[in-house]
Amino acid sequence: MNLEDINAVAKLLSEPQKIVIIPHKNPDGDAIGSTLALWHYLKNRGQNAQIIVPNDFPKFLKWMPGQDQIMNFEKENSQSKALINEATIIFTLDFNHLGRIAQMEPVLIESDATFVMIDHHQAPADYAQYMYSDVLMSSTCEMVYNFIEFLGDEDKITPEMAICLYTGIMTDTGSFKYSSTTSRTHRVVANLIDKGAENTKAHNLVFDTNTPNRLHLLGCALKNMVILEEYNTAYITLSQDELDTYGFQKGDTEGFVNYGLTLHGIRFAVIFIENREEGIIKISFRSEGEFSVNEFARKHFNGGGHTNAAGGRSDIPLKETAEYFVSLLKEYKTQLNP
Ligand SMILES: [Mn+2]
Repeated sequence: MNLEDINAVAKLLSEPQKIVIIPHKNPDGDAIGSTLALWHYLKNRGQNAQIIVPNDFPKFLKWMPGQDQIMNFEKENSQSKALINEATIIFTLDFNHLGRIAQMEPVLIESDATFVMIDHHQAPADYAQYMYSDVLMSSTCEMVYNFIEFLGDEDKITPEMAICLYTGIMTDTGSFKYSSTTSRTHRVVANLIDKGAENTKAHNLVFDTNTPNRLHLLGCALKNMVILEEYNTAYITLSQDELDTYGFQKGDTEGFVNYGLTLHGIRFAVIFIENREEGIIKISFRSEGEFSVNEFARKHFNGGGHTNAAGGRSDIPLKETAEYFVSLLKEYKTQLNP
């Protein structure tokens, strides 16, 4: 964020505002962690602020301080709309084009509020007056830490804010192992622990909350895994019937895609998950090294994200989607065999 924008935002925040903070649809740890930390910060400054999520978030995040104050646009629709209409500032966190908030998009387009974007995805749209967009950042949580520091308030980070930011950095970096994790990320994390983030607690509450059903579903996913050695690729399919068999709950398939990359030599891992209700196949892509799943998802599966982690979708049935995917790999053979 340039100095001019920081000063402009600082000036706005020096006056009382009506603030709405919005993460992307299907919010993850970084989305919830960053919005909650910013919310605590703004509330502590005496601002009127409300987080509105486009839809519900997974149970393994429902312990974070302040999460019970989050409003759900799907469930509390008229109240959410009223708050957005009255808002003078809208912060959008961990996404960069309004399509990522689905049914909230038309309400935001109507708004006269000043938009502030804080995000680390590629190719930002230009809906925000103030943009803090940096694809080199590990997470939006690291950026919210920086944002608070830019405003000269690093010393105002409370233990509640610290554990929210810690959790988002932890989840978005795969527990500090992805290539976006820098020495600066570790310094931020160290500061957050000093400010009261209970790091072991965050790991336990996020990662050690499996249900027997989820582990059995993981077993099913791993059994379904197809390994294409020729392309250093592994993919998983999960049908709606399989999800039903194991009593699928939102968030249960989180992280399944990463198992492919734990195979020696595999550089590209994908999971295809059937969603009968929406009539689509949801896809997650992960890669190691240079191969850009962001470009792959954009080009072939209506998606996008980061170089090493992206999402997409398909409107054809599960089996056909997987076959189509395999047929695309020939084109990428040299890239996948460096
Ligand atoms: Mn993120």
